[in-house]
Amino acid sequence: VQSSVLGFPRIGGQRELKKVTEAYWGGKVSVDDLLAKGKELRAHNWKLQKDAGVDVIPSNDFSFYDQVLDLSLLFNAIPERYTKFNLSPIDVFFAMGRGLQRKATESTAAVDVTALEMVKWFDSNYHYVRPTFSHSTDFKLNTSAGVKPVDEYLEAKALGIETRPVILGPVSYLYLGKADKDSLDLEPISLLEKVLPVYKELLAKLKEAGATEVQIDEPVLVLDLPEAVKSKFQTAYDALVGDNLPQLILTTYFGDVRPNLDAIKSLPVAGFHFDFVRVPEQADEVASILNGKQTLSVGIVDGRNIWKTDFAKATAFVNKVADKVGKDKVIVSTSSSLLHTPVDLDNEKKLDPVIKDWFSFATQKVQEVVTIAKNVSGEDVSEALAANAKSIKSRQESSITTNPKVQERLATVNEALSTRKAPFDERLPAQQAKYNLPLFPTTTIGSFPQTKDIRINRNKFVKGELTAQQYEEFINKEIETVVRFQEEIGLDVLVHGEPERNDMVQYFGEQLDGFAFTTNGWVQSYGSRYVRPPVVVGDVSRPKAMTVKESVYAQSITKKPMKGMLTGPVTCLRWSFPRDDVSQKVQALQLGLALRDEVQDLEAAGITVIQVDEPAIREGLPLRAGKERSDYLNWAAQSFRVATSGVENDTQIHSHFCYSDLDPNHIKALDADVVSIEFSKKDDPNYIQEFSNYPNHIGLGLFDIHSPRIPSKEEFVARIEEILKVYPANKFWVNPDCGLKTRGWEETRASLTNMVDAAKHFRAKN
Ligand code: THG
Ligand code: ZN
Repeated sequence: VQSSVLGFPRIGGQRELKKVTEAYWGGKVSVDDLLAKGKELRAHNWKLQKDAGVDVIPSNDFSFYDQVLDLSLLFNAIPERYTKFNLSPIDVFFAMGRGLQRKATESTAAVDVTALEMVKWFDSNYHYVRPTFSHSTDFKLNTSAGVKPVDEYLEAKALGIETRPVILGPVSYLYLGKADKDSLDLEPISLLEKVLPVYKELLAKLKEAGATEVQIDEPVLVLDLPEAVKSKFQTAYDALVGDNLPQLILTTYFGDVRPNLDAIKSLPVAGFHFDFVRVPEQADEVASILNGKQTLSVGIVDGRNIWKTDFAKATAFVNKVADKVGKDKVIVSTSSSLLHTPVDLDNEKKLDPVIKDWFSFATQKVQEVVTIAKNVSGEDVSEALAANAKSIKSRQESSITTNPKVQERLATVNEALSTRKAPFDERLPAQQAKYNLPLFPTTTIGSFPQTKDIRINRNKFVKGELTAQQYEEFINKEIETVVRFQEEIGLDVLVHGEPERNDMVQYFGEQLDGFAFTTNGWVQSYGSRYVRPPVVVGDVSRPKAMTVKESVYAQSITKKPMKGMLTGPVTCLRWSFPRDDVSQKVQALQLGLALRDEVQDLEAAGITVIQVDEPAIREGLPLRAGKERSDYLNWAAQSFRVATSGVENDTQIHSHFCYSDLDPNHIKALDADVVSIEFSKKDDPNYIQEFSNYPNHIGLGLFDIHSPRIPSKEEFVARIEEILKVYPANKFWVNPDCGLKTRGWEETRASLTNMVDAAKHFRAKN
């Protein structure tokens, strides 16, 4: 029985990819340096897998930004606004990913272009760059930067390593895309006929280079698909067979394919891959579509979490599948790409060894796949099995994971504990009386630029080179700078800027009991931005106040209202690696209770505008409609309300959401007084319309904080005018899309000043 890996993290064990790409953007290294580093990372990852004994090793899982964006460049799905500046192919690629604003020089013209939309990759914390099509999209193989899948296949071959290229399939590629603003009537899936010949050409080139098999990903098969899309699989894959083409392994992950089995059961592919970590129950049904010759890749090592695989259980599962389809047809695999897991557990030097023994990162998971495959094949892996059984048992029997007090308190959660004292209509006048804010109140989402200076001082503090008092003085100075700046440009509801925080989730994880955290467990979030998800290892509680000190200091130096800033229970959970031994509902409610205490401590300390961010609430929504989804919506909203409902009527609860298409009904259930949502890239007028019925107050984000681009006051005015055509002025807040931590001060100052000036323009008019 063979082993396979669907994709390996490309960031490097020491974030080498981030360092080199950011150096390239900053003009510090050449394009050749950039490309050389990419090559080095790929070689390292292939060798690592080869040495571990993996039979089927992926290629084209590397990307300098995003693998979906790679495909858009290769297929020439490049909106005209990116091609008119004469940029090099890689700069076009980065401009599509992150936007580009560059002043004219003697030899080059000025460049000013925003990024394409970035959206969550299914229910993960990875973001892809949404393919954006128009009537004039001219699909063809754009070889200006080579033919990446072929080049990387050959690169591995030159190292003596045979690989299986990974490509996102045509139906998913189109369905995950959208129409550009000049072509809103365009249904992306209608472009299938145009894109198929390009797929065919690419596949032929791969075959010519020697690739006999290609992993073709169709993850949209785990979604509820319209009939019109389902029927396209047959069309697409019928077109992609031929003697001059490699065999295809149709690959799905993150969910249940059963409702779409009809669409794929007759496809002329050489095999299928399914995620049996997420949905083991689908095994029998999906196995029954095999035609006797097709292989079945069994995703049994979790690509989305860090817990050690239970070898005994996994082996039994694979054996059961093998009984049904034949041992010679089975391949042991990761459930999805390992992109979503940190690179190497060996880089963790500070983890409690007891807990560390329960974990497995990408490098370890590669080994797991191999060991399980050997075990199924009947090879002797008894030593590995014994060690694994010991780790699994240690976790099951550990007392670290349970806290009876937390469990007792959880049993007290009921409707009363999750409902505010009065409905919004009654809270609103109390809040208006207290804060007396102008029309079009302005605010920001929370974070201000995380400067080099901040990072340096935080590192010094972590290393013990600064005393707690020195560090606090430094932080207070930063807070003061941010407060004075906001006063100076005339913002209405201030924030303290969060200089004391690394990542919004990591920061809370580090302060809560029941969490473990890593020193080097980075996972790519988007482009060159990575996160270090903490791990929920046991029952969660708050030993002491987490944010009160900084918020109180910030409020003490200004008369304007200071917003307290917390990360909500669902987001804390979603952006951590959750436990797999209790339900997510239990984990979210425990977090809700811990945050409830923090909210009440803030209120008692005089911080009475409190924002509890839930950007991850949408991505947690189960991918398919049904009971699981309505259950999720209930407990997700309830855990937010557990956190926020213990306050007085005149305490104003804010919340914030970003990077997904939201449903106003889901947000309504949180009963926050004010919500801010990422909005600047939403061009669909229906989406604005949907929000016009939202009952409470709302800030529709006015500029993209992922881009260094500075919108002018006129641009803000035009955008607000557009929104006010459908949206009531008296409910409207003025704010950016999201926090500003990744921006520089210069852009931040300029953008926010223009934004506030635009708000003043409308105040004068109303
Ligand atoms: N935290 C976590 N997940 C997230 C976000 C977050 N997912 C969605 C969205 N926000 C993604 N955005 C970002 C924005 C910035 C960074 C990461 C994800 C970021 N990372 C630093 C970097 O890579 O340089 C490292 C952060 C650190 O020092 O800890 O800036 O905000 N969990
Ligand atoms: Zn945000």
